[in-house]
Amino acid sequence: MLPTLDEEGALEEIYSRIPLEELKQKGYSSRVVVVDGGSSDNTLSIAHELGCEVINQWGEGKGIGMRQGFERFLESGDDKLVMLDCDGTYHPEEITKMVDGIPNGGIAIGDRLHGNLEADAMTSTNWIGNQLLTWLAVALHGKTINDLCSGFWAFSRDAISRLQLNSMRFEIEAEMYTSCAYLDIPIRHIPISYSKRVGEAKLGSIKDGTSIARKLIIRRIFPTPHEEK
Ligand SMILES: Nc1nc2c(ncn2[C@@H]2O[C@H](COP(=O)(O)OP(=O)(O)OP(=O)(O)O)[C@@H](O)[C@H]2O)c(=O)[nH]1
Ligand SMILES: [Mg+2]
Repeated sequence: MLPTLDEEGALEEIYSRIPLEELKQKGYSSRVVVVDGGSSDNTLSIAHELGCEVINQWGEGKGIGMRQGFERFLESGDDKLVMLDCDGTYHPEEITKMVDGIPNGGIAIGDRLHGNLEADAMTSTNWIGNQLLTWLAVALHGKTINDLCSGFWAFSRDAISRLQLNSMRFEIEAEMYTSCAYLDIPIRHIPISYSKRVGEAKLGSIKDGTSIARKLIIRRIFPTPHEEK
């Protein structure tokens, strides 16, 4: 599952690097689903040309899009789902390693900080913000996580069916973590590579960092959303 908002510069290359053949050899039949948040560039036509399934999400925000992608996944009979940001920062070649790392009934989370974080890949503001938010997450919720804001996750079906989420934007990863902590969903950290983004960031470091912190605090008080999913 590739969440997109104006990612025409990255989508084609990402698609071409997805190890479909390697996954096939491991016995998986895979499909690529683009969840689009209303791109106004050529993202959608590229997705259709490549033969991806496209979900045109209603509403704005990565969180809303991912939750719709999860709903669609649960309606399908699929066993596993891999989500990676579609901005050229994550390495699709590592999908196989992520799938192999999914714990039973749990989730594998790509860990950029103990992996190969390229020198120019993350701004110092985002690095500090991620460290602070990861520390806050563990301080409030107790479950170990190495890289809270990672955009590369691999899920078992069971984990997706249990997650309880209502995030709209970039606080979705933090809420997936708190849901794992509350429901005792197993997490495994997989070291991954992280490169500089292609195209423009949609995340505002201060605004979105604040809403991630707010989400972590709210979920300490109210562990589940009022309205599920
Ligand atoms: N479906 C969907 N995807 C979105 C939306 N907003 C952003 N995205 C995608 O979510 C992914 C993460 O967005 P980024 O802007 O890279 O945010 P980030 O990775 O947290 O921040 P950077 O480190 O600055 O790149 C990218 O693939 C975006 O295209 C949205 O409203 N809907
Ligand atoms: Mg990004």
